[in-house]
Amino acid sequence: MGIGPVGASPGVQGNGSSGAPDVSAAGRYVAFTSVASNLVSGDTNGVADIFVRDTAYSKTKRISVGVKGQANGASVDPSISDDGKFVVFTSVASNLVPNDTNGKADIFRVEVATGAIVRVNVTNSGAQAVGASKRGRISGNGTSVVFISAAKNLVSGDTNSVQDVFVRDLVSKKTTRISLNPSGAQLSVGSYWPSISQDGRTVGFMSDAFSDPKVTAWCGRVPDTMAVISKWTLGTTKPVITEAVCRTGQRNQIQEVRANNNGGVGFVNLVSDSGTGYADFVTRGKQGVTWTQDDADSYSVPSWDVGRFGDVLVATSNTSDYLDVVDLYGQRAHLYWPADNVSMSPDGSTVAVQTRDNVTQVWTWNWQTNAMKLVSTS
Ligand SMILES: [Ca+2]
Ligand SMILES: [Ca+2]
Ligand SMILES: [Ca+2]
Repeated sequence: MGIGPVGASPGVQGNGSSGAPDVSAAGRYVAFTSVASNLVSGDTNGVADIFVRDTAYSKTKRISVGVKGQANGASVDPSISDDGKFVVFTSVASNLVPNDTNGKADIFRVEVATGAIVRVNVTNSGAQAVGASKRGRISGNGTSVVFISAAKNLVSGDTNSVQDVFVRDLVSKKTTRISLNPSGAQLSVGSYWPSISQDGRTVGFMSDAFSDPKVTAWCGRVPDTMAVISKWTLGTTKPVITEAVCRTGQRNQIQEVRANNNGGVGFVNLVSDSGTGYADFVTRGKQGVTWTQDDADSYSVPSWDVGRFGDVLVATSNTSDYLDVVDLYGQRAHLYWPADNVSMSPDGSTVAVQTRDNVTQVWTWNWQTNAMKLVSTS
C-alpha cells in the first residue's frame, strides 16, 4: 500500500504547471508538457514546451526545439517510445521545421538524443496537412505514429469533412487512414482517442457512431459510442477491422481505448448502476484485468492506463483522492494522492501522475517499491 508524497524531498519544482506525462519502459524516461520556465536554461518563449526527464541520471531536456531555436507556439500532449529514444507531440509552433505554413497544429517526432525533429502528419509525397492534427501516439517500438486530423488532404478520397484517425509509418513514410468501416468506406462521423500497440500493427480508436447508416448496420443498432480495433500487415494499406464494440445510452458509453501488444484493446465502459453509474475497466491482453470504480460516472470520467500486455492497470477518478493499481494476479496498491493524467510504464512497474496542486507537478511512483521521484524539476 502506498502513501502520499509527504516526506519525499523534491528538488526545485517547476514554476509553472506541468502535466500529461507519458512514461517509458521500466519508468526511466518521462515525457511531459510544462509552462515552467525554470526546468532548463534559456526557456524564454513563455509557452508550454515538451520535456524529457531521465529519472536515472536526474537530467531534464527540452525537446520541442527547432533548428533555429525555441518554439514560437505551445507544444503539448507528448507520447514516448518504450526505449525513450523518440517522442511525438502536438504543437502550434510554426518554426520547428522548415516550411510550416499551414497555420495549424501539427504532430512532430523528435529523436531525444540528437534533437532531430520531423513533422509526422504529412502526405505520402510529404505535403503538409491543410487541417489541424492532434493526439499523436507513437508505437512502443518507435516505428509508427497514430494521430487524428481534420485535414482532408492526407490521403486521397477523404471527403467526409470530419476528423479521421491516421497512421504514419515512419520507416516507409506512408500515411494510411484507419477510421474506415469493414468494407473500407469512410465514416460520416468523427473519430478520436487513437491508441497504437507496441509493434505498431494494431490501432484502437473511438467514434461517435450515431447517424452513420453503415455503422448502424455494422453494430446492429444505432450506437452512441463505438470502440474499433483495426489491424493491418506492414506494407499493405488497407486496415482490417477485427472488432467493434458498440454502446447506446448516456450511461452506457465507452471511453478511451488502449491497444496492447497482443492485438487486444482495453476501454472504460461506463455502465448504468441504479442511477449512480460506475466505470468498468476492461483490458484484453493475455487474460485481461477488469476493475470497477463505483464513484465514476459520465461526469467524473476516470484517468487510467495499462501496461503493455494489459495485465496491470492504474486508475483514478475526479471524485477520489487515490490511485488504484491492480494486476492480473490480484496484487493491489493504493496511492492516497489526488492526481490526473496517469500513465503506466509498458512493463507495468511505474506510474507517472500529474498532481492537483495549483501549480501541477509530475511525479513517478513505482508501486512495487513505493519509490517516488519528482519529474517536473531541473
Ligand atoms: Ca517554455
Ligand atoms: Ca503548423
Ligand atoms: Ca476526414
